Amino acid sequence: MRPGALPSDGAPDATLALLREGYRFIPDRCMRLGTDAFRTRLMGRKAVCLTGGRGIRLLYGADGLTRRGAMPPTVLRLLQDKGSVQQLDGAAHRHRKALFMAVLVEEDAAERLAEAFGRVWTARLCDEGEANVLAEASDTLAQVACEWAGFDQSISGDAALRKALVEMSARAGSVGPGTMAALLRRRRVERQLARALPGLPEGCPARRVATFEEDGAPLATKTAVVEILNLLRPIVAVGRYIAFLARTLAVEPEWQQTLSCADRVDIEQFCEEVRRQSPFFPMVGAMTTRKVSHEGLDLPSGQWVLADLWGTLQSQEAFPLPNQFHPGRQLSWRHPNEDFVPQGGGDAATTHRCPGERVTLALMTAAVRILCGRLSWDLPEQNLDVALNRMPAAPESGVLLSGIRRLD
Ligand code: HEM
Ligand code: MYR
Repeated sequence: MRPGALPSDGAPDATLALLREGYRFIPDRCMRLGTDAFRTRLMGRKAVCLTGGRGIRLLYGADGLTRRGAMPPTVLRLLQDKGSVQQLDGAAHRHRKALFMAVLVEEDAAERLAEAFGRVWTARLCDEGEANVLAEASDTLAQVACEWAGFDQSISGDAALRKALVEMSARAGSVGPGTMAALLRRRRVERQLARALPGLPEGCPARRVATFEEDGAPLATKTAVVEILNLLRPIVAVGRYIAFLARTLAVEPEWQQTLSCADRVDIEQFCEEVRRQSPFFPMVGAMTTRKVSHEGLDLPSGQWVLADLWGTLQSQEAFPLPNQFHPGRQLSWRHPNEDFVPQGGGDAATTHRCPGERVTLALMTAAVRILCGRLSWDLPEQNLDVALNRMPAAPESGVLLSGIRRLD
């Protein structure tokens, strides 16, 4: 079926609807039209939107697609950026991706980051006695990520730089003056990191990136900085999942007791269900680079396609009673699966699936251990609603804790 034969959402241009509806944009239209694929027009361009396995298999399995030209320019600049691994295809992508897999998956990054985060965040929460989980987990992660990558106090201790790292993902899904300010702050951070590259210690992750060779030469400084930011920024973004898990502990407090004596496997099951339910990365885009036939779809060259991540995570068929928080679903980043796609699908080494899931789970597990075993806390009056029209979403209050005390 050619795109023209797909059901259409009927809108002359649906950009405003996307901004208004956020995470619900693709799944609600699919539900209304009784389909897993429809055509629409966004930012003046024709787009095919898909929810569920067919779309995930297309973006994380089919040949003839690229991520280049598939994201609005501000989203691209604030997140992966030009020249990044996400913009590469084929052999060049695999070569660069091997660097991320080595630094993030094969080595002890997850353990080191989780240990440092657990230590620094516990001390900070105890010192302050009260906290906004989203703000303070993110700021702590920014400090810990910079130190892990190999930067000294002049970078990790710079509060404005840490704030800029938080804003890169926080501002990526909106348009307006806040987004422009975040872009300017990002440029400043790029210059700071470029100046710090020559002084990096041997063997640290940032230096591994800076000395990584392609075609016999190290990456250009600009590209190295882009990829170092692709390590730092998303580690900081894990603060949002930590806010979501704190929200679950707040609205279903029985989990605090259950998890206080749970093992790693049970804590991970809890965290995986938090990742399934949390609205985070809404959808992923790609462009076809030639004609692509995929499971009944005949896409012309140059077709923009968007695959729904969040709606796919809420599918009734794949996840019975999807609105219920139920950690017994046996979900795991360790087993690639076309339905459980909070950070993309397919095989991380060979597709664009996120290489940061091991690190994400380790940091979330450290946060559970702190909030359920090491500290006791109270919940002041607050609004824990999650608005689905803001991308990325978060609990409205950020999750406020008060009366924080050490238990041991
Ligand atoms: C790719 C989400 C954490 C580094 C992706 C993709 C998604 C995603 C959906 C796929 C993009 C695509 O298919 O084009 C997330 C979310 C995170 C997170 C929601 C939670 C905070 C991390 C962490 C790291 C990381 C902790 C590294 C420290 C990357 C990189 C890519 C990527 C480098 C590009 C991979 C490629 O193109 O091959 N992420 N991620 N992410 N992520 Fe993550
Ligand atoms: C990261 O890479 O920093 C982690 C995840 C950040 C998620 C931010 C989501 C922003 C919304 C993107 C809209 C995409 C439209 C094609």
